[in-house]
Amino acid sequence: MTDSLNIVILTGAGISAESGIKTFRDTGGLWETHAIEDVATPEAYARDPKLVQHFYNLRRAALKEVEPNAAHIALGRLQAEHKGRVTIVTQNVDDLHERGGAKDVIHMHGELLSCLCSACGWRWNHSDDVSVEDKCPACQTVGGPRPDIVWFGEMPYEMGRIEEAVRGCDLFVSIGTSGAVYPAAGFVQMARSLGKQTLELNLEASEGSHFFHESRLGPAGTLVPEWVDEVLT
Ligand code: BV8
Repeated sequence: MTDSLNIVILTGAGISAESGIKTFRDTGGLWETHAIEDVATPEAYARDPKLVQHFYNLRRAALKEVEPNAAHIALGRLQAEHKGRVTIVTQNVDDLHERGGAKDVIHMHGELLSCLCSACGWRWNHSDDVSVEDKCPACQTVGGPRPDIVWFGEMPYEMGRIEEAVRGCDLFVSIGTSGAVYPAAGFVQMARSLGKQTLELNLEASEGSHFFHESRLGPAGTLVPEWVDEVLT
């Protein structure tokens, strides 16, 4: 029966933890050294663009040092081999899903390797540092380029496409997220209200665990390949 299920997978920082990318809310997580309001809001960027650019420059540079882990690779295999549709929606801004073989990943909170012009809205791939002296390649505005990241208070990307995918799925799976940030944390409730099967794979119980039919606790690098084997055999 599972061989043609349409599956929507929501991932969070936990799926990249075993690749060495810090999560947000675990001990030693990013928010312990940087208060959210200091670096991940439009107000913070207006107040201190150099600090915010530096915070994202560090994280963009760190991408070059890390590799996708077994969980990213297993999801790439699932997309390639499963007969039903597999839609990956990630809250992560790293490129490890793509480097693990996944296609058409929906980055609802943006991407470190993309740049956005706050003056004209132009978007382009960018893997180096961004500085407040940079000019937008489209409108030439100095200081236009900003991280293409959805900050708190900004509307996440592709919400219509995500909702359509949840409506059309049979199974909603959440991997490596604390369920602390909305609207992503609300997707499981949408899935439940539509009568979908729901599964959580997470290191520990999350704020939304009680919404899932099944919750498996453990590292994604172990749980995700095991689950993908189950679905594919
Ligand atoms: C918006 C980019 C409105 C930055 C991020 C109700 C409805 C709607 C909004 C709200 C609401 N209530 C409050 C809000 C506002 C706010 C919000 O949710 N605040 C929270 C703090 C209460 N939401 C917003 O502002 C959103 N925008 O609502 O806009 C709007 C409407 C109209 C018009 C305009 C606007 C925008 C939210 C996006 C913010 N940006 N990221 C950046 O990356 O630098 S969110 C940030 O947290 C991260 O991106 C991350 O994606 C996200 C969630 O964190 P997780 O990924 O879950 O990571 P976390 O560390 O929390 O947890 C890791 C988990 O992994 C843990 O559970 C751990 O146990 C597990 N784990 C660890 N290791 C492993 C593991 N699991 C498996 N294996 C392991 N090895």
